[in-house]
Amino acid sequence: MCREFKSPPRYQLDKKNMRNINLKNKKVFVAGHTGLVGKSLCKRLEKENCKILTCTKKKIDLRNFTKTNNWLKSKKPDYIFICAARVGGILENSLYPADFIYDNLSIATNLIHLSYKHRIKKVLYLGSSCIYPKFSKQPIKEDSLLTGSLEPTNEWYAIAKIAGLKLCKAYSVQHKCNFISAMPTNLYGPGDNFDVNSGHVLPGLIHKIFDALKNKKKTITIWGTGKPKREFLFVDDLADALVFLMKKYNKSDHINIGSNQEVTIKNLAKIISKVANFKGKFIFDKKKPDGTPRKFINSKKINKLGWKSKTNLLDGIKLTYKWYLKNKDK
Ligand code: GFB
Repeated sequence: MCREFKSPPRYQLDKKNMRNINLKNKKVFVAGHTGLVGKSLCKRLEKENCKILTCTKKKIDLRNFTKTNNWLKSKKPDYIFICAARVGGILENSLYPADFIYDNLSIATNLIHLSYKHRIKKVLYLGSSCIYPKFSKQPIKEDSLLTGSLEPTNEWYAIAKIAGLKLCKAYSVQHKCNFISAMPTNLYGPGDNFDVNSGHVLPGLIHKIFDALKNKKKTITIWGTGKPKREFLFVDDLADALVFLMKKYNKSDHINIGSNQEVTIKNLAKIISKVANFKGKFIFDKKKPDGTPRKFINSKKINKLGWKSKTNLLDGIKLTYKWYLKNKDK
């Protein structure tokens, strides 16, 4: 039997919403407001005079479709930033692949589908530079996506993040939703996870160096060879970029957010040592993985739109170290 093709019902995107957005007095939901990015974003959004909506994980687990649906139905936000995610450093990603893929997929599918269902005016989904192939041509352009194999230590997280950005694209194509996605490079800053085993390299090294100073140890251990390079973006710069994109960027193609500040892991350890006044030596634990050798992203697209990161790496590390000294016991 031949079925007649019917085009799906169209999400009528209000043309006004495609112009630059003014967030003043609008209801803006920051999903993941307790995380590194969410905290900084809430602070940045205060300047926009909008009504910031948040919900704790205890109250609404965003992996739960029904609870998330009911919450969105009652709160009716105008705009959503999806910063909620299970995140972690290289070791945590390798140890908990099921948690990383399941949690991140559930959060993305629930929030993106429900944003469509509840006619959210615009959604910004936050991904990661680990979506790109392990051996991408550097600096990595947005169109490198799905051109090669992923880095095995974070492929579960990467697959979930790729699915998230593709969900945004699919709902934009089929339903004309204004759902955009941004891919930041490695982040750091006050409020990061400083736990050595579950966190990323920069807070991990701050913790180790502080610990060595406190216990008068003469060495710290750096995982891997110290040769991989990473580009680091200060979290307050990212928050500023997210608000910029929410207000100005209306394309369904994902966009990179980088700092153009790349450093080897060994040199990163040297910078942190200088900031903390640690004069000891580094031991390289080569049994630990290096991960991807380099992931320097091409940020020309966002730079051309008029946004650039402001905080240089040394200043950002000084601010982060200061925050750590003040808050480490909390
Ligand atoms: O930041 P990181 O954990 O994650 O590690 P990725 C970066 C590099 O630093 C790796 C080395 O080569 C690590 O082996 N490293 C050295 C250390 N010492 C340490 C240490 O004490 N702690 C940590 N954590 N690393 C993550 C992904 O990859 O990047 C995530 O796993 C996410 O999914 C994030 O995408 C942005 O940069 O390798």
